[in-house]
Amino acid sequence: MLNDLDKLKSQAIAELQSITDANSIEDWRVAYLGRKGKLTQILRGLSTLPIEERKAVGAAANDIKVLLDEELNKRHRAIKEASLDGGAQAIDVTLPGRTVPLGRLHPTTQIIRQINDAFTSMGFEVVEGPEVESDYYNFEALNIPKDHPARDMWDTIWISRDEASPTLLRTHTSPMQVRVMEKRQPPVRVVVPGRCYRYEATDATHESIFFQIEGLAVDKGITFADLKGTLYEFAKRLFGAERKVRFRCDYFPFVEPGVDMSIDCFVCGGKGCRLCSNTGWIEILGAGMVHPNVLRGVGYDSDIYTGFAFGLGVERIFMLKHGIDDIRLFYGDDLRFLKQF
Ligand code: FA5
Repeated sequence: MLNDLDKLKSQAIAELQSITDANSIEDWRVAYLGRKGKLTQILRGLSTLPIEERKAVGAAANDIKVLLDEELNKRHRAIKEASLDGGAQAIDVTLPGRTVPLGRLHPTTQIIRQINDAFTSMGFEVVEGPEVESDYYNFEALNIPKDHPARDMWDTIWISRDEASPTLLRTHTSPMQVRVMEKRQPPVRVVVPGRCYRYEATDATHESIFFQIEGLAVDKGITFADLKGTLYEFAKRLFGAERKVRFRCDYFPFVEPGVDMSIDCFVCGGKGCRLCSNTGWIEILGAGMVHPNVLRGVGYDSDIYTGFAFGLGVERIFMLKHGIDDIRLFYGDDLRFLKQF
């Protein structure tokens, strides 16, 4: 047995000396010192030997293991040094380093942060809510009962049509108005950024998945003047004082009165073009005074408290700011577009 060990040692060292690359060195380690390696097998088989032989063979095998480990490390170092000095696998340390590609914030994230900043500096708090929403919060609690025609404007992807708990991908961030009011007492001032989903054909200004930011302020004595003042201030901060803003009457079942707010088209300067559907204006948000039914639904006294709410299209704000004429560029994954911002 001791003779066999001696042969194994000589053979292992001879093989190791002839190795010149790191891969073969690893093969050698596995063959001799690995879990099923030749020397490991001998050490494992010690228990089957008579006691006297076991002691002698065990001591010799351990010495060989220590020796082979040392030789392995030496060979490793020698191969590494040779590759730095020249030779087939030489490393050219003068080569320029590989650049690590740096990511950046997506335009949607950038504009959400800017809009959040504009509103938080006016005293609003940022909160977030679920994208998978119940029919109750997306519609019912917002004064849109079953069979209400307004549901047609907001068709979406249904997760479950189950009568007991119909669930959908939210069509707007407005459900968060109700969720926030259920949890808090006035004064309430929040903005809610988040992804929305709609079952609709895409075009230059419509996507089926897009972002909105909801705003809600409820307190004693809040009037329509507060709504206009806040949204004018927001438009001024984001687009500059010279931008034209237009409010028009609009209908949303959860506000009364309701409006939409538009900004003059940056492409045609208000003359009319493809982007603004020849109107000269681009709608960026819907807004209004929170409907008394919604306030009563969350247990607020609508004779004491009033409030305003708005919901704006995030990508459209970015488009207006940077002169982008097609919303589909946002999620087209074209780096030539994304790298510009
Ligand atoms: C709503 O979603 C209402 N929840 C807004 C609201 C909130 C009104 C609070 C009153 C009070 P509307 O469907 O108009 O309204 O959408 C609001 C904004 O989201 C639009 O002005 C537009 O800027 C943006 N938007 C709507 N649909 C799309 C779409 N398919 N793609 C991109 N942006 C869209």
